[in-house]
Amino acid sequence: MAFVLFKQRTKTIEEQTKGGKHLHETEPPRKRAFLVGAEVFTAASPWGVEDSLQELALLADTAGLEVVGQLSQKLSTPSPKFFIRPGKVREVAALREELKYDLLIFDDELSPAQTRNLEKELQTAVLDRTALILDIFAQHARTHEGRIQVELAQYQYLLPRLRRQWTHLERQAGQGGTSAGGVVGLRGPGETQLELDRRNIDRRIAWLKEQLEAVHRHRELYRQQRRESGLPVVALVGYTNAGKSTLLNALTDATVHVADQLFATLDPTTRQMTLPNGQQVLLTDTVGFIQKLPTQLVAAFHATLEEINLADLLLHVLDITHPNAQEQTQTVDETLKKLGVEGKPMLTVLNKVDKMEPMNEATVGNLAAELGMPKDYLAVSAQQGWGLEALRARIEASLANVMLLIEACIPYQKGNLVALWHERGYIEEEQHEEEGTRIRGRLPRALLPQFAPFLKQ
Ligand SMILES: Nc1nc2c(ncn2[C@@H]2O[C@H](COP(=O)(O)OP(=O)(O)OP(=O)(O)O)[C@@H](O)[C@H]2O)c(=O)[nH]1
Ligand SMILES: [Mg+2]
Repeated sequence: MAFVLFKQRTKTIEEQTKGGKHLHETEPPRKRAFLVGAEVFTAASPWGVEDSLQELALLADTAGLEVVGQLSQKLSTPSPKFFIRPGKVREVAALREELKYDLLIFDDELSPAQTRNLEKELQTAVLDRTALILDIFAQHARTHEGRIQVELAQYQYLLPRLRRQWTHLERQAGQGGTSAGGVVGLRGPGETQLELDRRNIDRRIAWLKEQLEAVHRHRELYRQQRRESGLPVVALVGYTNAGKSTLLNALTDATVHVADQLFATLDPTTRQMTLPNGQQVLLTDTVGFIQKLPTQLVAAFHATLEEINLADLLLHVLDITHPNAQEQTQTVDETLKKLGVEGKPMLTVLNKVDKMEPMNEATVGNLAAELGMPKDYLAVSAQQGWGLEALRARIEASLANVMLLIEACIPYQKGNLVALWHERGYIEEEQHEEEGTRIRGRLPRALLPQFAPFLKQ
């Protein structure tokens, strides 16, 4: 069986207004998933295979699947044919009767050939972590931009797989596609896409890219307005489920969706926040990170992730009570490095301290030290509203450190400096005078040397 697309879960208005309980009762039984992990010696990941599989189980649950079992294998390198060794494949096959699984989910990205070989050998649908994450993103994207980004990522993931399985998929489409019994795969593009030919998919990708560009032009305008507003931007970053949205809601008047789920919020939300000195800043909540974040998603969510690049200060929100807090921190650091935002000013916010026992400064301090956290961390409970005043004060102090209020008169032949100020700083006042452009505003401290010759006292 080739991997099959999830039928898009659409609810009628009537269904949507009914209570969750009723909906639950009328939903079909959940598909049964069996998880397969591998400990690959050559992979330099801090994550152990058991922890990674536990996270995969949460992802499967978020996607609406029931996990019925799992196994893992130690490998020096993955096998090109099945990823795992043939003996393990037989072990998985032998469990079928007992566990009655409907699909297998691999914790690592499989090549199109590996997926095809496994499906042929085991006669069951095979998915990988990437497809599962794409599926969750498709379920959770709310905005036009978010949906386009996910659909693009899905097609980019699908295309190499469709190419090789074309005749098979055509046959399947001819039989009526996935229908209600469709197994997991990619929710979003929908089953009708199976009937499109490859050229149509290429065309769809081109169209999605065009759409995305239009949205980005709009976003750029909005960003420009924001820059002109002169307000510093603080971005919340962190592992998925760390409590970023809860913190945004607690610090501002936002009402962003919060859930004990992976990737509950994908679309960026920005709200104004007041610091103790009365200064206004913008606080942005963005998509969370996860280990093995699919490359297609990083590329497609480039614009969303760019919010992080444009921020003046990052707040790294970490669930200090999570058993994998250390691995999560490493993943966040690596992801920030990949996004090219290494070295940006960052405050570490240890969240959910209300769950610690006993909850006091010493226990938090010991755990923070054990996990190798920076000494100047802030401990908070976004949910209980603890530690938020101290956090606001620290944001204020950090911003004062990174942005300086200055006045300069820049000669007209140095127009590039004026452009740089517009791009990286905030302008409060700009006047054209005889000797040059006089500007009063804020600039990142790091840029100060370039402006030093033109500063006014
Ligand atoms: N006990 C406790 N739970 C918290 C705290 N902050 C957040 N949570 C819970 O943690 C879960 C995740 O919170 P979110 O704010 O949705 O996390 P997020 O980082 O935005 O997650 P994604 O959007 O999924 O990446 C929710 O169930 C929250 O209620 C806290 O301070 N204490
Ligand atoms: Mg969130």
